[in-house]
Amino acid sequence: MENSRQGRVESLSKSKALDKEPLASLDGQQIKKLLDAWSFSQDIRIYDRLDSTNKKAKDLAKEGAIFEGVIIADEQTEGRGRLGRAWLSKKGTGIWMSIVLRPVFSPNHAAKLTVISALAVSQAVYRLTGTRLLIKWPNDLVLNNKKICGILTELRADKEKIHYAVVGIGINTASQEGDFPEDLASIASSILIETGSLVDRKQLIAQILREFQDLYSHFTKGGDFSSHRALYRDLSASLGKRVRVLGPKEEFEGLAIDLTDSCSLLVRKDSGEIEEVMAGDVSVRGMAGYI
Ligand code: BT5
Repeated sequence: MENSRQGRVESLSKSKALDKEPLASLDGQQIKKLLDAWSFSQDIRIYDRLDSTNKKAKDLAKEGAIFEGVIIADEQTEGRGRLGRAWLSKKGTGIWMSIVLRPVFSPNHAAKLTVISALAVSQAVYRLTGTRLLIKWPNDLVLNNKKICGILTELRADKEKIHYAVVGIGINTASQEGDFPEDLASIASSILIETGSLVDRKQLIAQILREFQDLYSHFTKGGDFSSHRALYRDLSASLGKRVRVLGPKEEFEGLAIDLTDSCSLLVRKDSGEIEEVMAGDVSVRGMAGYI
C-alpha cells in the first residue's frame, strides 16, 4: 500500500499553477463517486464561500440539519485556528473542510480525532504525491519545517457523551509565496511551493476521507489505538526534539519523548521530571524555530 502512489499529481510551473482548478465547480456527487458508501461521506456539501466551515458544520449539527457529513468551502472569510486564532483561507488555494461526526466513545478520547485526522492527511498526501507531511504535536502538519496543514477539533459534549464533533482541516495545496502575509511567510507554506506539484483537491479530499474512515473505524470498532500511536510516532516532527511548551499558566523547556495513549505529549524537563502535556490550550515551539 505504501508504494501505491497514485499518479494524479500534475507537475506545473508556478505560473501555470495560477489557473487553479475551481473547487466550487465540483459538486459533492463527484467526490462521492470516488468513495464507498460511508455514513459521513454520503453528505458532502460544497460552498463557494463561508465564514468558517467549522462554524457552518457546528450550526448544522446543532440544528440537526446534518447528522454526519462533510462541509467544504473554496474560500473562508473567517477561518479559525485554536484559541480564536485566524486561519488564512484564500479562494482556491487549499482545502478548507470540516467533518461532522457523532462518535459514541467518551469525550476522554476526543483528542484522538485530531491524531486520526493528522494521520489521514499525511497518508493521503503521501499516496497522491509521494511526499511525507510530518506531524507537529498536537495539530499541525509540516513539510520542510513549514506549516502546511492545521486541524481544529471542536466538540459539543457533556461529561459522558459527545453530542457531535467537528474536525476542521485546512491544507495549503496551491498557495504561492505571495499569498502569505509577512507574519506567516516564515512559518507557512503549501504543497505547491514545497514540491512544485499541484495536487487535485477533489482527489485529495476523497483520499483523506478514505484514510480517515479506515483509521476512525479501526478505533471505534475494535477500540485499538496502538497502531495509530505507532504510526504517529513514525510521522512525528516533535519527538526527540527540544521544545518550549507555552501553556496558559506556565512555560517550560524540555525534550519531547513520547505520545501517550490519550494523545498527550510527554516532555522531560532538564530537572529530569517528566511532564504530561495535554493538547488544548498549549502551543509547542521548537528551540530553533517553529518546529
Ligand atoms: C490550527 O490552529 O492550525 C487549526 C486550523 C484549522 C483550519 C481549518 S480550515 C477548515 C476549518 N474551518 C475553520 O474555520 N478552521 C478549520 P492553530 O494551531 O491555532 O494555528 C493557527 C496559526 O497558524 C495562526 O495563528 C497562524 O500563525 C498560522 N496560520 C494561519 N493561517 C495559516 C495557513 N493558511 N497556513 C499555515 N499557517 C497558518
